[in-house]
Amino acid sequence: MAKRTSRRQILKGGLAAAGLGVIGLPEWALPALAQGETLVPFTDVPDDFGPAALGPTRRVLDIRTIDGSLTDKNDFYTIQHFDQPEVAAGAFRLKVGGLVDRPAELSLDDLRGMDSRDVVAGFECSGNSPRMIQGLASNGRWTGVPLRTVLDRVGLEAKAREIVFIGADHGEEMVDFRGQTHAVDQPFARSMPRTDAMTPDPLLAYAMNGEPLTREQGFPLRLVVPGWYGVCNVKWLTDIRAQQDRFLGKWQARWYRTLWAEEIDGEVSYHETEISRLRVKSVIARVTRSGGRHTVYGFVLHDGTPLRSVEVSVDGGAWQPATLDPATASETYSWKLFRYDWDGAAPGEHTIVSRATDADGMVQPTPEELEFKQTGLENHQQYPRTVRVS
Ligand SMILES: Nc1nc2c(c(=O)[nH]1)N[C@H]1C(S)=C(S)[C@@H](COP(=O)(O)O)O[C@H]1N2
Ligand SMILES: [Mo]
Repeated sequence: MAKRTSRRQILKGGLAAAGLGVIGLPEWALPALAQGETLVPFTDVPDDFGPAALGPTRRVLDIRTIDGSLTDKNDFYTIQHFDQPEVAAGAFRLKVGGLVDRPAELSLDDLRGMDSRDVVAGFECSGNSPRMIQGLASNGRWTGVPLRTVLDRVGLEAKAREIVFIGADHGEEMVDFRGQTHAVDQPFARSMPRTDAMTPDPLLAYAMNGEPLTREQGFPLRLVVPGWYGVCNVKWLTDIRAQQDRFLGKWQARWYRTLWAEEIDGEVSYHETEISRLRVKSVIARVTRSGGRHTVYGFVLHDGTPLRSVEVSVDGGAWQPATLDPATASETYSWKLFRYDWDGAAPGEHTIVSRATDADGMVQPTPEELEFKQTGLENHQQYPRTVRVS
């Protein structure tokens, strides 16, 4: 369990108290189509969309096919920047060094022998977008050793402030310095502040959904930071290094950042941030029809802050409350599946959109509210979809 929060606590504390309906049908979560049930087609799916749209080593999840809370390993979306290294399990060692008292090299057996933990965590690539019908997102049950256990074991020195995670994959990168570029070989690497790394949640994961990681998911070991964007979950993890200074590698400081714009008193001001915690986002994934009844299904991704509401609006009408699937709602970092019973759907084309709000009052923004955002990551704006009802 990601946090020691029981479903009852969540119901009491977050959802129910705030009026977000949670229903208790046993087979709730986006069941495979029942007899007599048909799909209502989306009319906004790009012609070139498909599971192989990104090439042979990347994979997009067709969110219309989501049929349960966990994503199958063969459907889980896949992204990486270099190749997919083949790491031999027997020879594998996780090296933990830098500003630590007792540097360590841990084999897979060493890690499997330590106390493990399960965390259901859903995440998306920060480059997820309508072009991919938001399919650079998935949800898994991860098993591994809490990062904190390993950091405690090696003992962080007092001056260690940044923890760097390094993958086995690498390639030549151009590093720009004041107009001059230097071509150097670099691994994929990301970092976290010590304070985030030492929270109970980040996991050194060796399994997903009860099975060893597949090669494309980072076999044999990856970092999973529940509630953070996909890029933080370093695959093929081989090195952890503690250091005093900020880590400024390409994938941390340059390639993954957002240039935001805010309009204050008619003046637009800009600021840049790095990619870390998931911004609350909901997506409509499927619409079904059974007899005369229409149902809208979707999912929410967020940083683990309890949700206050998920709502659906049809053809620009008032926001109507959607219902959360209790199984996913009880897991802090899982994606949350929702449904909305769409009464009175008339034949013709319709625009439907969803909106999620968390308990801190973060409301999923409209596309207009992000109009001045200059970069294409963290596309968490509302995602209107068009469907044809016959
Ligand atoms: N070693 C390594 N880890 C990586 C990457 C990478 O290129 N190399 N890509 C990151 C990005 S951008 C994403 S979105 C996620 C995707 O994880 P998945 O392929 O398991 O869905 O992996 C992250 N971890
Ligand atoms: Mo990503």
